[in-house]
This record gives sequence, structure tokens and C-alpha cells, in this order.
Amino acid sequence: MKKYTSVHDVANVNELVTEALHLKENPYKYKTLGENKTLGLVFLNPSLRTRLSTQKAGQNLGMNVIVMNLDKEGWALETQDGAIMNGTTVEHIKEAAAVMGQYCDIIGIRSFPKLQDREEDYSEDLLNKFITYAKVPIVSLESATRHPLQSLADLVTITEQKPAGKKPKMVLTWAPHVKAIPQCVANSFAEWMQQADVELVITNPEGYDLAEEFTKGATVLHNQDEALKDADFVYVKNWSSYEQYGKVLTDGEGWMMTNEKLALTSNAKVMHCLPVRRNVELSDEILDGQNSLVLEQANNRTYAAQAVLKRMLESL
Ligand code: AN0
Ligand code: CP
Repeated sequence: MKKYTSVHDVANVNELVTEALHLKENPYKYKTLGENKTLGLVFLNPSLRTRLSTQKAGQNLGMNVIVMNLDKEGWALETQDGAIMNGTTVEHIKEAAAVMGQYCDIIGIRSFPKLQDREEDYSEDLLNKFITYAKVPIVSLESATRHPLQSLADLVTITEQKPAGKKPKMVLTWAPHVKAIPQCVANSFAEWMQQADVELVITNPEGYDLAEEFTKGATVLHNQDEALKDADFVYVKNWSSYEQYGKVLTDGEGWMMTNEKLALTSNAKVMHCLPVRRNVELSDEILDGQNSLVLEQANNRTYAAQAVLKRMLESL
């Protein structure tokens, strides 16, 4: 595997999920595979889970891991081709990525969308330039439009938790938030669910429909109660508008997941990628209750990352 930026980079999704589950059983089985290999993790935005789980995944495979908070500790990065750099940017991505590629055998990068210009964000310019100039395998740690390590961990969790002998009904529901949040997690989740054996229903207020390239094949409903009926899993997530790009259009009153909403489902398991705003997106009673899978999802991040890194190490 030479890059991991979306589900389209995965030759066989089922095999990758099985690999992650095997690694969960035996995390140190390949502890010499990454010997003398360096994993660089580059962050342009905050992170708890991605940073720690991917670091741990590399260490479980015997890799040396370097973490760089490029936004705070690096030189201000220029990405524009042909830029006259007489302003605030100090270093061009051409040199920065090439240099990091010399120090690292595999690089992970996190770079959120700016949520100003839809075309710019959805072109994945920074991620693509990084791939071009670093010249080593690149793992997305959440880019402008997707979060594929999260989605793989989510699919691993669903595989572990799904009811036997039944195609589960999965509802991805929009939830309220206090600020503008990327569409990445929802886009990526929808894209991965198309490859899984689930019935996918997406529910969000009017004006919050995701881009069709991610949702085609799914049922999209603007009535949350109707969508939640008989759900086996509910994936809760906020995102800002794709249509009125990056905007928060409503305070989302009535969209928070509560036990009252859960009563409409088939005793659904509740998922969220974290970090979660308690009592805004999800109620305390759900997060502290029996139906929450949020900690299992976070735990599976390590084995999802390990499965991806193992594939990359094998193809170096
Ligand atoms: C980010 C997002 O939703 O894309 C990261 C989640 C993994 N969340 C926030 O900004 C709160
Ligand atoms: N879910 C997730 O990616 O969390 P972090 O932003 O803390 O890495």
C-alpha cells in the first residue's frame, strides 16, 4: 500500500478489517517488521486519539516514531505554486515535504479543511502535494474531506458488535454543535459504509446534505425520528453545511441524541468518533450507558492504524 487517503486506496476492505481484528488479538506478532523504519506523524491541527493510537500502532510494529506539531512548531507553510514568498509563509511544501520524506519511511499527516472555499478544500491540495513531494507512503490522519483511519476503526467496531444473522440498519445522524465542524468524518463514514454489509440511512436537517459522491446509495431523510426507527446502530456526528459551505445554519434544537430518541431504535448501539460535546451532541445518559460504543471505537483506532502501517511496511 503506497497511500491511505480513502476507502478507494484499499484493495479489499474485508481483509483489512480481518487484519485489524487479528492484530487486536496479537498486537506484537509483527514487532520486528518495522525495525529501523521511521514513522513521521505531522499535525496541523489538534488530536488526542489519532496522535496516540497511530504512535502506539507504529511502536507495536517496532517502528521509531517522530511526531511534529507543524502548526505550532514548524515554519509557516506555503502551498501555492509560484508564490512570491514575501509575506508570512516561510517555507514551501516542496521543500518541507521532501525533507520529511528523507527522514521518514512512512508519513502520516493531519490537515483539516479551512471551511472557507469548498472547491479548494475538496481538491485536497495539501494532501496531494504532500504525496507528490514527500515521495514516501502517506497515511491520512484526517484530511480536508475524509478521516479514513477513523472509518476503518468504526467498521472494525461494527464487525465486532453487529447482531448475528441480520443485515444491520445503520443510521448516521447529524447532531448539534457550537461551531463549524468539517464534513470529513461523516463523508468518510458514509463512503466506507457503502462497502460494508449494512443498510445506511443518513439523517440531517435541510441544508446539511453531504456531497452526493459520498452518500450515493444511502437513503437521506430530513426527519430524524423516522430515520431512527428500528436502527441497530446510530452514528452521531455534527458537520457544517456543504451546500452553504462551512456555515452553521441552525442551533439544531431537538437533534441531540437522548434516551428518548434511542427508544425509537431497536435498542441501537451508539457511536461517535470523539471528541464529543456532552449534552450538546449526545446526552450524558447515553455516553454513560450500556449502548455507547465510543470507547471501543477509540480502542480500535490502534489496530486500524496498525493494519494500515503493516500493509505499508510490507510494500516498502
Ligand atoms: C474534528 C472533526 O469533526 O473533523 C475531528 C474529529 C476527529 N472534530 C472537531 O473539530 C471537534
Ligand atoms: N477521533 C479522532 O480522530 O480524535 P482526535 O481528533 O483526538 O485524534
